[in-house]
This record gives sequence, C-alpha cells and structure tokens, in this order.
Amino acid sequence: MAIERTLSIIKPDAVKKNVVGKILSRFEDADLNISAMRFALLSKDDAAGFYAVHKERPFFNDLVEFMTSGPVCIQVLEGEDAIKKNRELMGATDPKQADAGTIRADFAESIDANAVHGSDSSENAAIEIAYFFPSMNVYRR
Ligand code: IDP
Ligand code: MG
Repeated sequence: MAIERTLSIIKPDAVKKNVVGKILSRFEDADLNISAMRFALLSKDDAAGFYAVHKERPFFNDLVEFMTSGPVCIQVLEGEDAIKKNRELMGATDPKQADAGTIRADFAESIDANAVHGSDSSENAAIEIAYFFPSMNVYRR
C-alpha cells in the first residue's frame, strides 16, 4: 500500500470543546504522522473556496457559516493508505450514523457540527493540501 497524504480539519465545534489533542491522538495511534499543522480563523471566502464543490448544495451557506464560526485546526496527515484510513477514523458524515469509536461518534453533535473534515480522494487531497499549506511547510519523512 502506498504512503499517502490527506488534509484533515478539526472543525470549530471540536476546537471549542477543547478536544484537539484527543483527536490528534486518534491519528497518531493509527500510525498517521502529522506532517503540517496550523490553526486558522477562516474568512467566508476561505471557507467558500475550500468547499467550492458543494456550492450548489442546499446546506452550503450553513456550512460556510459554521466553518467560520471559530478557529479550526488544519493538518496534513501522512501514512499508509492515509486518505481511506482517516475517513475510517472519522466515521460517517452524520454522527448519528457513525460507527462506535469513530471521531464523529465520540465528539460530534450533528451533521452540521461534525468535528472533522477529511479529504475523500487523492486528487482532492492534493488540491486541499495546497489550499492551506505551501509545500515548503509540509514536513517530509
Ligand atoms: P464529509 O465531510 O463526510 O466528506 P460531505 O458530503 O463532503 O461530507 O459534506 C461536507 C460537509 O457539509 C459535511 O462534513 C457536513 O458538515 C456538511 N453537510 C453535508 N451534508 C449535509 C446535510 O445534509 N445537511 C447539513 N450539512 C451537511
Ligand atoms: Mg467531503
């Protein structure tokens, strides 16, 4: 299996709950390395640009509103099969549907405030990593 990189965001609800460290531990315990990380308070344009693929969806404005409601913590995670592995650690988009023991089952309240973002494909991972991190800031093992 290939070493991959994926973009992860700990969303405003989870930052407010003070569970950044607990969520980062899930990644490390699953052998995903944190290769870059920073906090940011996204502007409406930042969030809308990041979620541009969803701009026709009915929940788009709520999503942008939520993602700009407080600071987020953004990471690049690196490891074997990192994109799929992170999606498994995250759990389903709706925390009520998420498997027990996943990040969303344990830390999220609702489909709007669902604790984490994770890239869904290698193409999107590359786009999303470049959106937030200049390549010189991504640590290479
Ligand atoms: P994902 O985060 O599991 O990849 P996506 O379908 O890519 O889910 O949707 C992006 C984000 O938009 C979700 O994490 C969630 O916060 C929000 N979202 C998705 N579907 C809905 C919905 O039906 N109602 C409200 N918010 C939604
Ligand atoms: Mg998605």
